[in-house]
Amino acid sequence: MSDGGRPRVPSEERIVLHVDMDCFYASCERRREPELQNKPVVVGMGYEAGESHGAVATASYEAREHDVESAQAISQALERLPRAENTDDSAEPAGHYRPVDLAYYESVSEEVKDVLHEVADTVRAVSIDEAYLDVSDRLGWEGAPVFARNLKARIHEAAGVPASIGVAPNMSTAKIASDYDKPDGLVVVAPDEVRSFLAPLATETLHGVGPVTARELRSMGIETAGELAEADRHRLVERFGSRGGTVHDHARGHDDRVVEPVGNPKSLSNESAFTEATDSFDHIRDRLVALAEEVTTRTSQRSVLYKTIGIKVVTPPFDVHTRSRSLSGPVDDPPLVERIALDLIEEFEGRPIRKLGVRVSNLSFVEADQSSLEDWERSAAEPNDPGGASPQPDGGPTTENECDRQASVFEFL
Ligand code: TTP
Ligand code: MG
Repeated sequence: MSDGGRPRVPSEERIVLHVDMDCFYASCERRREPELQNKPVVVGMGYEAGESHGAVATASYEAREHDVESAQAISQALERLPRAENTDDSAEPAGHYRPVDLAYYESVSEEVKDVLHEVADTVRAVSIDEAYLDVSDRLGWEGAPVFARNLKARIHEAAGVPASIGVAPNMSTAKIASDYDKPDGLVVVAPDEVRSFLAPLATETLHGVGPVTARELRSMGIETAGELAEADRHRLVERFGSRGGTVHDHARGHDDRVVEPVGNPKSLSNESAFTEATDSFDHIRDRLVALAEEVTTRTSQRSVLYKTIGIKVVTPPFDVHTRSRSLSGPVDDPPLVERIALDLIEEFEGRPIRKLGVRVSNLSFVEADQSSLEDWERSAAEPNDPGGASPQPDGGPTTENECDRQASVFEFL
């Protein structure tokens, strides 16, 4: 099949992952308020603490057990699940209501996307908490379950929030699979299982079938994806136009959409958490050097140059500090990354640290024709520009130090 003449990879040869974070906004609130773990949490849009206006953006799975759900009025949610602060009786179920803090959720989302870009070259983020990955070039079907399990663990370790993952030979089935066993789900649908996996599901589960189409399908005697798959294609096209053909394809497990990456990452990074917060500076420096090495291995493999080198330091309970230094020209210079990272960590000596990260940003994805600071200095000081500006990693006039407390400086296109 083709799209505008572009060749498609046959779907049975593709391995597509759909990653969808569990009750995302509520999980973000739990990350910074760990005492909310396992408790009913409701995040409200247009909601203010102690008030009852606004609507539910999301509810944790514990709150969903009390029929609190997205888009419901907060006033209605409060009837089903009273505010925890107002109930003295701890035996009564009660909800912890929090207002939406989008900037914070976006910063967590960026941390998740960092991990996705670490493990796959083809990543398409489709919302704040959802992305498709194509990993066909990295593994075969036999390796897919372990890969997905490791990815879930890695997301949890690096970003502190839980994800559900679906793996399938195409996007529409992968999305259904990620939703199939939420929360903390992992469902792998191998190519020869797609038809039997989809068959018992309600038609509304399929991409492209909304409540109205589902109702019409029901009036035609079609309730499940299996029945839709068996239905006469001409009849569907007659009734729904070209969409009828598309949903017929999806029901049969055919979806030739390709996971198109939205752009190159804005940064490359690696992070690692200590089992327990530590103030052993030797330990911290060793970990930082290992992280720098891992990041520069990737930049060298992908021929990426960077202008900014940074670290991220998380101190208890979950305070994120970022420090970075910008050079005046792009380089790929592993020893320099290590040196700057070690320099930037100095100010944290003596403080307990629970998590560390190294990041390079301001990336250029051109074939590198200079790969070290020395080469850059040579090229910058050409004969017609003998005093040409050169990067000043140690703090010269062209060096910019950024001290930014927000993790949201780590952005992707
Ligand atoms: P979803 O992925 O649809 O929901 P979710 O992550 O909260 O829960 P699930 O475990 O079922 O995936 O949406 C992601 C975030 O988008 C959600 O946390 C809050 C926000 N959102 C709204 O603000 N309003 C809405 O109506 C919905 C559905 C989501
Ligand atoms: Mg979600």
